[in-house]
Amino acid sequence: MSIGVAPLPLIPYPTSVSAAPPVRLTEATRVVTGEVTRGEAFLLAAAVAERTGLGMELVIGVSPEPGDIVLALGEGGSDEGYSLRTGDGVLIQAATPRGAFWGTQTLRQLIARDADGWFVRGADITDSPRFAYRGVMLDVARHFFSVAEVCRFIDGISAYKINVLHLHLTDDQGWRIEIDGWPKLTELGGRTAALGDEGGYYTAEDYAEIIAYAAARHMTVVPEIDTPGHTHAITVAYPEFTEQPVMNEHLEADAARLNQALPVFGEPYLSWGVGFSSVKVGDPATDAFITDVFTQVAAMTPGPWVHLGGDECLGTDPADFATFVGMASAAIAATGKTPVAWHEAGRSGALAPGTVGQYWGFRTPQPGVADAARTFVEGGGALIISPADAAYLDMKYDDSTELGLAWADGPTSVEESYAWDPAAVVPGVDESQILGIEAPLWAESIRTPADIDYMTYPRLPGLAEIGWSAADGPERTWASLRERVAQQAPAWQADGIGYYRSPEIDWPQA
Ligand code: TNX
Repeated sequence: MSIGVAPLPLIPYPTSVSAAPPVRLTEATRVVTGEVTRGEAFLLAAAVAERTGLGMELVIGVSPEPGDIVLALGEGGSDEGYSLRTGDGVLIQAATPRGAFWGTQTLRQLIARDADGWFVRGADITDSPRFAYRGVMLDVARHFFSVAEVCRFIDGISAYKINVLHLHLTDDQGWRIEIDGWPKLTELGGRTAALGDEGGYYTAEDYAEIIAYAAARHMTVVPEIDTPGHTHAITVAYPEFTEQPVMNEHLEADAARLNQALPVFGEPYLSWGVGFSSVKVGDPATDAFITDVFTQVAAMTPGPWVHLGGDECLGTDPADFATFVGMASAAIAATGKTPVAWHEAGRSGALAPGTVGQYWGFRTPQPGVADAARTFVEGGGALIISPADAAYLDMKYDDSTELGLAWADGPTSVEESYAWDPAAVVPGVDESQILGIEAPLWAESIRTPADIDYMTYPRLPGLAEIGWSAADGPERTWASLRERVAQQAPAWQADGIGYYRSPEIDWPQA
């Protein structure tokens, strides 16, 4: 990259990019592919047609002609890698449909318009990801989002090659997934949401629909049933499985500051406090219930991971906490899935071997936090890195942001959210022990799809780049990201994504 030449508006920036001629898009432009990548080609043709208004005919199994956009599978290359070359049309090649799909997402970012109409910017690209796990978490427990709203969110994040959607399905304020034999979980526990907003839940069919929509975009769903704390919604439905709430200083201070109510056993909890609820530990009926829930959730989930939560269990005695996460992780492992837990569970020393830890400490770990995280690696598992002071999409951007929270050394500017490297966060853990990264969007204050957009964009693209692009890539600088983020605005506008026009970025005229 020579000084002064603007980078292509690609996020995440590819492994290698060189110049090639641009390609004009016209009514004659076709998308041509084979049977195996029909789905990927269909999504591409539909997206380009929607953006440009051109017809974008899809043809399967014919010889390409000059000017066509071609998706081809070939030998060699990594699972998610692809190449893209413009010239006499556009050729995307990959070893797998998944790689081809990421190639189509790159192509979409190359579409631009000039006085003569739509075209694809010229580029000769080879690309593959740094990490296999590039996740976003959506908290549908504090506020519920419908299947259609979640699918729209999947579309938006998938543009940045995010391949995992972690759904935080249960918390104190609501239970969002139907479980056979336990109807009150959704009937009573699912009725409410934070701030007294309307609740909701996914039937098994709804959940399957989200999974299928994600799968068509090569995205894996990771369900989280947060336990043994964050379980007040169980209290509302089946109080026999839970303990009385245990107050803590933070909870009481937050309730006073925000003028919100404290938890009451058996009554819905609509406030933002954490750390007061706990299921009963060592109680056979409760263990059977929890095991049934995890077994059913695992059976509904084709992906390899099931998340058991384990965060902020201030209301659970440490010995009980260890007993519980040992039991829950074993129940998940018995289904053939890999358990995932927030990093605190590492301290228990009781997790099933191979359990994956999700680190949510700061970029510079607070005392003891790195040790808890390292225990997952020592137990044969791996880590997902989600530094709360950089990767949390619910942190305010600056002091004037109305939505969101600030507890994680916030506010978190767009620049700050991009200033970290996953391999440099937990000392003593090397790159091969890191599954990848995740950007969680907690939803205490996030009530609508517009709120989701506002907190997700423009920080997500930079976070996605941290998960995909090499740490030492030539465009891995704030100066470059800033320019490339600005160039996402037309596509966001076209897709109706209400991004935050951060003053850190020189946006094009709206
Ligand atoms: C901490 S991070 C939580 C959540 C909150 C979030 C708000 C983590 C594992 N737990 O319960 O929603 O902070 O930012």
